Amino acid sequence: MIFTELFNPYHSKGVSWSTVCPITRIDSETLVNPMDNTMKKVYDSVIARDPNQPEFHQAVEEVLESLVPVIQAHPEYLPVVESMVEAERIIQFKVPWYDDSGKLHVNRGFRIQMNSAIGPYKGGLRFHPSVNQSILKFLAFEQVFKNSLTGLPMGGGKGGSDFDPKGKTDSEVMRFCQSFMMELWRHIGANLDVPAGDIGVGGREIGFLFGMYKKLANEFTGVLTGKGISYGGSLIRPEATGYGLVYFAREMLATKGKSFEGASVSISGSGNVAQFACEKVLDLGGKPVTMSDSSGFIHDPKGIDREKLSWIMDLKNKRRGRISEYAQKYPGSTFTASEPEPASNGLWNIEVDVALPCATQNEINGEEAKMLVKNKVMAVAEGANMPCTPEAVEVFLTNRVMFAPGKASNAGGVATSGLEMSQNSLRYNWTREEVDSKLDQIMVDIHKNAAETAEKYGMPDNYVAGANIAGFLKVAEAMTAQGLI
Ligand code: NDP
Ligand code: 2IT
Repeated sequence: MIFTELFNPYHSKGVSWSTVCPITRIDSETLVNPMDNTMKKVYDSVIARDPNQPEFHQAVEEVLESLVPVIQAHPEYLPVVESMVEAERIIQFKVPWYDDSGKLHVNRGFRIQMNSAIGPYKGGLRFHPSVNQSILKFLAFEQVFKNSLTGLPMGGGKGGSDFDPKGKTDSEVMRFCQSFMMELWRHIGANLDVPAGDIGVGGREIGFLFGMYKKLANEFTGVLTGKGISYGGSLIRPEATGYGLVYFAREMLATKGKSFEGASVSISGSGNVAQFACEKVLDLGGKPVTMSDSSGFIHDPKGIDREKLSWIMDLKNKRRGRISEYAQKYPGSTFTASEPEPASNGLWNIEVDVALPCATQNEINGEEAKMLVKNKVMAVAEGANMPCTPEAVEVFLTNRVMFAPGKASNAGGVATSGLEMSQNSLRYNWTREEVDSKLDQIMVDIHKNAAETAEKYGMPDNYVAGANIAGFLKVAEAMTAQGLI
């Protein structure tokens, strides 16, 4: 079977792709699911409207490629696709704040309210100097499909600021968060739009944001998730993205009779997602050997055990230090700076069974993906949003590496945010065990849904297509029922 037949929804019925889809360009050298003319028009209009948004284009392109067979089977859904690529509302505002020396700084704040067909807008806030509309629109777009896959009633949104929390004091971060919320509060609400954390926004920031919202709105509601346990947060929410990622990867490995037991695992990032992915890998008998931050990565061939992980958590969450300190603390481990870093010297050239990119977008390129393949990686599961470039994804698919796209494999975070919203509405708290078992079940269900949908559309084992199509169908049905307004 040629690779492109994997994308043929009718392959199992013995009908060749060229018969089903004669107008589609097929590149038999690659596994890129090609767009047909209809989807190409949608894609071209997205580029024409916002030519300077490469991250958004990248996220849209992948989804449109996946949806080709769906629109061929259901042409009535084409207007849905045309509508979904446009945000329902984009809010941009000024965030002035004073540092500890009394100097004024002016940042930009954003909230992208992408799609509310199946529930209130839901998605994180990112504070990072790179934040702009393109990055937030890609994240908000991904979030629509991800939230749909969770099975919970949540639409998609994302927001944030180009503010850099690194090197700022607690009081500076507090003043920034208060100024940010001074504008954002009028656009959000427990039944309207419920933000949460993402890069640079953790428990500390959510606390400051919630305090200011409560003051301005004069009400105590579940308007943010990721809150502290003492004021309406859910147990397991901090752990949820990392744990959920490993639950998903466990399911994926099990389809091939594999498991984490004894598996070596490379993890990138050392923030929220990376830390709890590392913890769950240890729970399942695996051996994490790397972690990173924006300054470089550490490699510990003996493995990052629980004691070392707890040291990393203290370093990152309390002392807010750099991962390079790990190599000084633990002899036998090495630190490699990220600049200048030839890929062959990089994190993804380390031989492992499973790779879990958990830092940021586009951190594994095609060349690095080839290194992982050369080193016989079994599975790659995205903890971050879009950490693998399209070229990297293609390398994994063509080489039969099990690959989990972020919108499926990192959905545990937002799913548990959904559980936090439910608990807030109920004015009730579930136990750790209750939330963890609901999270586990949601990840099992997402895996099953993505795998079965991929199979149904003739692309077995292609979780990218399965997740995109399954996430799309629920939203498409809801948008159509509501009159596409
Ligand atoms: P954190 O801020 O807690 O950690 C981010 C980690 O990634 C840090 O180690 C950071 O290093 C590193 N990093 C960030 N930007 C870059 C960069 N440009 N280059 C190299 N390293 C970088 O964020 P999270 O762990 O919450 O988020 C990580 C990823 O997971 C993101 O893609 C996010 O969108 C995604 N995600 C998060 C969810 C959540 O619930 N938090 C849910 C689902 C997905 P440094 O400290 O040096 O900047
Ligand atoms: O990308 C994501 O899914 C998140 N940052 C979590 C969003 C949320 O609302 O919990």
